Amino acid sequence: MLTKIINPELVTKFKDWQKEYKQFVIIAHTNPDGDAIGSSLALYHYLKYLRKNVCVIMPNQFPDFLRWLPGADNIMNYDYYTDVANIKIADADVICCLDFNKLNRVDEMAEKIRESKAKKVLIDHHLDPEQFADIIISHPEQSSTCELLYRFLCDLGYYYKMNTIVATCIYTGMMTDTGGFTYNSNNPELFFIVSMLLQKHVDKDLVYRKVNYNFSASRLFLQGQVLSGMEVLPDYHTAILTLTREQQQKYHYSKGDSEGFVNIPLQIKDVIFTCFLREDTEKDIVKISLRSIGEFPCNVVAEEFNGGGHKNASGGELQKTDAKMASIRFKEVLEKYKSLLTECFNQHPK
Ligand SMILES: [Mn+2]
Repeated sequence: MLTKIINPELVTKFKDWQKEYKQFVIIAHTNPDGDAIGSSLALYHYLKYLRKNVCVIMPNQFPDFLRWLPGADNIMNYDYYTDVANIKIADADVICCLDFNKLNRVDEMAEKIRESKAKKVLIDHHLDPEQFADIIISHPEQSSTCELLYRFLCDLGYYYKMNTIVATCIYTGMMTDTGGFTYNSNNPELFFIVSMLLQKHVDKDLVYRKVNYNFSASRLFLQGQVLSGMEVLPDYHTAILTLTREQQQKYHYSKGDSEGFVNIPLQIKDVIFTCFLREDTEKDIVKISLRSIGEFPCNVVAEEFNGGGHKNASGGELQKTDAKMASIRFKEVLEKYKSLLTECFNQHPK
């Protein structure tokens, strides 16, 4: 049995909205990932089943490896269809906000959401939710928004009617947000939910292949290039990857092609902290992604680069520089964390 974690009053309130309202809009964060798209589409199919008018709007384009998800063709890209999307947002009865904690995570859409008279519900698993919604279902202890949404849909009495399509969308988000159940995934209830989704005939092996075996050849060449330039700093238990504009051009870089590169050096024995520096193609900045294993707080380092995030995953940026200079700057900052890195490594060696 699943523990009831969602406040029943909020479930009842949403049930009332279901009865009363017809026009629903679903949104998720900029640069939507598997959890954002999976949860949005699962909720989309649920509301369709309730015969609602539903529109899913994303702030910008979502990655190609999620295009196979049922309903993905109906997602509206706010970047392209700004005017239509603004009308949908203004006319909505209910706006469902998924997988983000603060309205600035939806960029230009934020003001329109704020201005809209629609009722708003937030369903999310990030810390410190902004209090902009009428219903806030925020559970940072949950592995993914999809897991939380599964629980919510069950609380709404939907499990019996849930079909393979909805179960597949939910499973995809749970899988991607836990790196294929390799982190944030020690809660036994997570696997109870997976089991319940498999009973709905999710083909989890297929989902894995659709998501992970879907790269272009150029992405793999790019990956080879980036890895061959890897710098490992054994005394700091750290590895650094860089990607220049020139390399991006040479390998026909398209958005998302370097997704996940930052995690690769964590495969090295004794490395617990990785940094990926990518020269941005649009702005004169170098994007910094940081990942760690165990107690080392990436987000504290990210703050030194105008950024932030979670303990084990965060990011920032450096203005007016190139990858080479950014790497030098990063190593200067790293010096301050040498003893902490050693301490964290000694406490929890891999
Ligand atoms: Mn998520």
